Amino acid sequence: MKNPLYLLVFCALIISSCTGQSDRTDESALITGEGIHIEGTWARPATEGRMSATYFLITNFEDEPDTLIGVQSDVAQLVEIHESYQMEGDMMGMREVPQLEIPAQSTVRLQQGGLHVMLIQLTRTLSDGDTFELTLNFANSEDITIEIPARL
Ligand SMILES: [Cu+2]
Repeated sequence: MKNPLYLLVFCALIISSCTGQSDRTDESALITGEGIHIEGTWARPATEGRMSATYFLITNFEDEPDTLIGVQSDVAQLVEIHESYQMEGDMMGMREVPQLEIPAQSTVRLQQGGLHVMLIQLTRTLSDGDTFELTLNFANSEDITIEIPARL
């Protein structure tokens, strides 16, 4: 895990392994309201010590932009906001995004092959049906803690 190249290749493998799968984030769960709402959460099952990623929609109902400035969970040693990008050729890579702006009256989608929260070195195995908590920190809004199901 200390070798950045290993991490990059592993990330690329995770992304390429799901190419062609449909996006499973459920947008129909969106509701109108105020503040920040998180919907359609799910994470990929994985065994302890390995990596996983989690996906959801962040909607900002306010008239001002907000910024996701941190993510925390005890389910992994390291929890990072990542984005996927095209490397040379057909390879996809991913890299950390220090923070993520959520424009006013907008939804930002975290999804396979795009933005995601990377769970590096899981502290326990996530099987289909297991859940864990993730806390999101925003620049202008209160912290939000969500329960995320792992599912295939
Ligand atoms: Cu990643």
